[in-house]
Amino acid sequence: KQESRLYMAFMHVTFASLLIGGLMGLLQTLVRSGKFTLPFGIDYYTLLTVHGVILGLVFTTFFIIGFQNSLMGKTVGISDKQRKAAWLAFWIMLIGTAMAAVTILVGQASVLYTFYAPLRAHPAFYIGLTFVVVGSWIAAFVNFRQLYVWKKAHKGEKSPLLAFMVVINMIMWFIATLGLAATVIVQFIPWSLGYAETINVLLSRTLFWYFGHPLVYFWLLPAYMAWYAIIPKIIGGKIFSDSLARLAFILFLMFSIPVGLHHQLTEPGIDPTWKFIQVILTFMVIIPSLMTAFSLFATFEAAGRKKGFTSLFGWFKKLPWKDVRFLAPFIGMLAFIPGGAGGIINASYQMNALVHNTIWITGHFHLTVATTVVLTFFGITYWLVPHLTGRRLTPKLNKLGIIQAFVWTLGMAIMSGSMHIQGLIGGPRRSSFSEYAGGEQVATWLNYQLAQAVGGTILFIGIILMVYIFIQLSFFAPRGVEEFPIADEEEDAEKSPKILENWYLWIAITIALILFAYTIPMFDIMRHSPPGSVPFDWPIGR
Ligand code: HAS
Repeated sequence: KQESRLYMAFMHVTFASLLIGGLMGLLQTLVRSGKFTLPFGIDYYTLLTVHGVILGLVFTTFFIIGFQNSLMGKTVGISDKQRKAAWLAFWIMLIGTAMAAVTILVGQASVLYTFYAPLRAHPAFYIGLTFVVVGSWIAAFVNFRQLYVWKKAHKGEKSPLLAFMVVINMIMWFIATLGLAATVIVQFIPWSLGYAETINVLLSRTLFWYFGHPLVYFWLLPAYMAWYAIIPKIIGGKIFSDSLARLAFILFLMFSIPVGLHHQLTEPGIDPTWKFIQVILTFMVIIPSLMTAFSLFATFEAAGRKKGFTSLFGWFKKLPWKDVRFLAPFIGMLAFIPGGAGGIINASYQMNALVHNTIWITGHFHLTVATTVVLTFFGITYWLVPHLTGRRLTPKLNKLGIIQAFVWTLGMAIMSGSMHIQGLIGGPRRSSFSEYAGGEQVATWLNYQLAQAVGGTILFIGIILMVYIFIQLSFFAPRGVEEFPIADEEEDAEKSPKILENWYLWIAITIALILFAYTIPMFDIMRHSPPGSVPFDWPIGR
C-alpha cells in the first residue's frame, strides 16, 4: 500500500498536467486558425510555453519516473529508506514544477519549452527547473541503488530485464541533464539575476540540445520497456529475445547523446564537419528502433503461431484487438512508422533545410511523442492504475479506452497530417496567426490551420475521456485484482551474454563518444562565438 501511494502520487500529477496542457493545446490550434482571439490579453507565447512545458516536460517526466519506480519495485524491490528517498524526489520535483508553472502563468517566462537564449525568463523559472532536475537525479540514484542491492543479494544472476532497462534510461537521463544543469546554473541563473552582463547564445543553444535530443529517447524508452517486456504477456506470448532487447537499450545509451547538433544544422557558428559527424551518429541511433520493430513483429508472430496458426499472416488476426492494454500501444507502434520516417527526413542534412523551423517539425513530434509514446502510456495506465488502487479495468472502461484510442488517432491524424503538409509548403512553426501582409503563399496555409483546429478539438475530447477513465480507475471502479503483466523469456532461450551487463564498458564508450562529438565544437563555440550581445536587462520573454 505504501509503495502504491508513492507511484500513484506521480500518476496524479501526470493526469492533472494532461488536462491543463491539453487545454492550452486546444486554445493554440484555435488561435492559429485565425477564428479566435485569446481573451484578457493573454499572450500566445505564454500559452505555447505552458503547453510545451506542462506536456513535454512535466506530464512525461512524472509518468516516466512513477512508472519506472513501479517497475523497479516489482522486479528488484524497494526498501523503506529507498521509498522515503523517492518521496523526497517527488516533492522536490513538484515544488520545482510549481515554481516554474507559476512563473510562466504570470507571464514572466514566455520562453517556450526549449527556453534557450536570447529568450529570457524570471530567475524563478530557472530555479524551478533546477529543482525538477535535482529531484529527478535523486529518483535516478534510488533506482541505481535498488539494482545494486538486488545484484549483491543475487550474485552471478542476470538482472531482471525491466530493471536493467530502467537503469539504462536513468543513466542516459543523468548524463544528458548535466548539460541542462550547466546552462541553467552557469549561464541562465547569473544572467537572469543580473550578475552576468551578457550570455553566450550559441553555447546556451548547444548545451540545451546536448540535453534536448536524449530527452526524446527518455520519453521513448519507457514505451519500449512496455513493448519488449509487457505487451508479450498481454498477448499471451513470450519475450522474443532478452539479449536483443538489452543490446537495443545499450545502443540508445551510447548514441542518444552525441547527436544534439542535428537540431542546429542551419545554425551559423558550428563547423559543418561536426554537424555531419553528428548526422552520422544520428543514423546510428535509428538502428535500435529498427531492431525493436523487427523484434515486435517476431513477438507477434511467435505468439500467434503458438496458438496454432500456420498461414503466413493468420497469427495477425488472433492478436487481442479488443483489449485496450494492447490496442492503444499497438496504434502507437503503427504511428511510429511514419513518425520515425519523418525523423529520418529531419536528420538528413540537406532535407533538414526544407523542414527546419516549419510546422512539419511540430507534426513530427506530435506523431512520435504525442501518439507513439502517449498512447503507450495510456495503454500502461489501463493496468497500472487499477493494479495500484486495488480496482479492476471493467469491460465498460475497456470499451471506453478503445473509443479514446480511436478518438486520439483520428484527432492526431488530422492535426499532425495537416501540420506535415503545411510545413512542406513553408508554414512556420512557433507562430501565432498572421496573414503576413497578404502573401500569396500564406493563403495556401489557411485550410491546413483550420484542419489543425478541428484535429485539436477532437484531441481535447480524447483528453477529457482519458482523464475521466483515470479518475474512474483511481477512485470508483469496482474493487478487484488487476495483474501487473511482465512477460517471461522463451523456455529454450539462449543465455544472455554477461558482457551486456558490463556497465563500466557501456558508460565508458558513451562518454568517449560524447567527448569525440562535442569537445571541438564546444571549444570553437567558446573561443570564436561572440560572448553574446544580449544584455541582462533584455525584456523578459523576448
Ligand atoms: Fe525527432 C525534432 C530526428 C525520433 C521528438 N524530434 C524533434 C523534436 C521533437 C522530437 C520533440 O534530425 C522537436 C524539437 C524542437 O522543439 O525543436 N527524431 C529524429 C530521428 C528519430 C527521431 C532520426 N523524435 C523521435 C522520437 C521523439 C522525437 C522517438 C519523441 C518521442 N527529430 C529529428 C531531427 C529533429 C527532430 C533531426 C530536428 C529537426 C529540426 O530541424 O528542428 C529516430 O529515432 C526515429 C527512428 C524510428 C524508426 C521507426 C521504427 C518503427 C517502430 C514501430 C514498429 C511497428 C510495429 C507495428 C511493429 C526508424 C519501432 C507494425 C504492425 C503492422 C501491422 C504494420
